[in-house]
Amino acid sequence: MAETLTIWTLDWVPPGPRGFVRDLRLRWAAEEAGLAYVVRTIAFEDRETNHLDRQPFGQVPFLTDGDVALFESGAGLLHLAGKSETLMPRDTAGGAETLQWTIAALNSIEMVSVPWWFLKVTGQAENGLASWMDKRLAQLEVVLSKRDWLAAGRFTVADLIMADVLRVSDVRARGERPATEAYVARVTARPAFRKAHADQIAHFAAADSERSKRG
Ligand SMILES: N[C@@H](CCC(=O)N[C@@H](CS)C(=O)NCC(=O)O)C(=O)O
Repeated sequence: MAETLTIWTLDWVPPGPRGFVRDLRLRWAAEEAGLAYVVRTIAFEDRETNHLDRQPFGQVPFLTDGDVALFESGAGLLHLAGKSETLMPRDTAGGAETLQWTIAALNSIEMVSVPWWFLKVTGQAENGLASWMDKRLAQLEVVLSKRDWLAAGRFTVADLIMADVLRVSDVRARGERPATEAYVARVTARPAFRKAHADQIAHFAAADSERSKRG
């Protein structure tokens, strides 16, 4: 019998990050691909040290799939994309373009958006990363004003990760970028995103009930 695909996340988080914890990326990809999976957890309380053997930075998510164990949400997405043409076209050009935009989401957009956002929420509204952030978002707006999907003329894992990076409220609120806004709305309207999002919210809500029973 095939080993179960398992997505690992935290057993609980405070309300703020709910709907944005990155296990959602893997849930969403598995839903898009029609892959069966289970979600298992590690404890929030000592998260920085309780799973360093499986995620050396003490973060989530990580993924197990039979003998394969992977951390980094991007690596997990590419692993799932290897199982599904829905996520990654099988032709050489389409696959290469999808890989390129997946890396661009992580290494050209999220690379600046996360530190920018962190400085913002820690009190520096106009921080030193603002102009870099604005430049990248403006460049992406040009791309998205010319096409509906990033790669291969259709939805791929590149859109999943790019939309997940861009849907952060503070990023969406940064400037007028109508093509990007329409793109985020279009990609996150997909039933697989809706289900993954609702499941994550329900997962942490159930954890609230458990915690309140424990007192
Ligand atoms: N580059 C990592 C980032 C993972 C990450 O930031 N995880 C957050 C949750 S979304 C986390 O575990 N935060 C808890 C912490 O850093 O202590 C990935 O994409 O997997």
